[in-house]
Amino acid sequence: MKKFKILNNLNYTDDDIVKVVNDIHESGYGKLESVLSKTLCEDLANAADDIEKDKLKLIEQKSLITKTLSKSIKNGQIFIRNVILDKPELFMPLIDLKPIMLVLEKIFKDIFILDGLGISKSQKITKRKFTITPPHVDSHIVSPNKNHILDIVACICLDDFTKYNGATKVWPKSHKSGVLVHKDPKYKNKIPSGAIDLICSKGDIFFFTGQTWHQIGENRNNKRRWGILSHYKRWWIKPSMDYTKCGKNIFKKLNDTQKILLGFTSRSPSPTSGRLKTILDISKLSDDYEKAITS
Ligand SMILES: O=C(O)CCC(=O)C(=O)O
Ligand SMILES: [Fe+2]
Repeated sequence: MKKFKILNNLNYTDDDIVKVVNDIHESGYGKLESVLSKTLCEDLANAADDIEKDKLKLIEQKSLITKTLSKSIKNGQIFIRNVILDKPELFMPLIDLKPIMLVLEKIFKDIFILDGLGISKSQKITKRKFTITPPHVDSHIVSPNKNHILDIVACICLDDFTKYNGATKVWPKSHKSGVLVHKDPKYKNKIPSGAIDLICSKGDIFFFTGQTWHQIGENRNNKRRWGILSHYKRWWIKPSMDYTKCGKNIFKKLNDTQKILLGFTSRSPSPTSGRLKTILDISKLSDDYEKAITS
């Protein structure tokens, strides 16, 4: 069985990686420019459009129950989870993209997993009663200490992100504030000042820490704005999606890094297993899917 293809021809240098890691520590966010080719981004964005059409049709026919998507649409965002399972050939090679791995290794200095991956698009709000998702953090707790970053979000920009089509907003240095902005009564009906728009070109990848305040920007010109949002966490945090349920056909095509990211080597042992530790060395993981998820 052939593995998922590896994406080569990525544009970045070791210095770029060092700089973006420093920026993330210093400001709570950072950006790598022109990493993926424009044609690859266009292909992925068109595939995202197709997935969106399919899902919306299924929602209309009431044959798809997806609270995440239906809820997000109302708030000026199309957010579709699990595209790595819907179209694995296209999206799986992106979870372990080399420059993203290099950045995360330097920040976590520990094993990390994929918490969740979704495609996200800012959508013009047509109904008055809906409002854009407020500023928030993606982490569950604040962890302002540089060595205690629990999670990182990486966004691969498939379209240009501009001031007018809903570029993501971040609050520089908010990662050190110790405040969960969406839970703080001070910001209940008040947008904090100091946000900047993450203006990007298609092919750029930006990162922010899980505790950095951020918000999807409002799409005012109706121009498409797809991003692939991948959320990575330290291995001992329960991920929001159990990707070990991906099935044997996908499992067989994963490389070792992808297996680690999808949680196959950080499953708690089954009661019948003789295993003591939660972390399993990748060399000990069975190639047989059933064994891999029951040991
Ligand atoms: O797509 C974006 O700009 C950000 C979306 C976001 O913050 C989220 O889905 O948690
Ligand atoms: Fe978020």
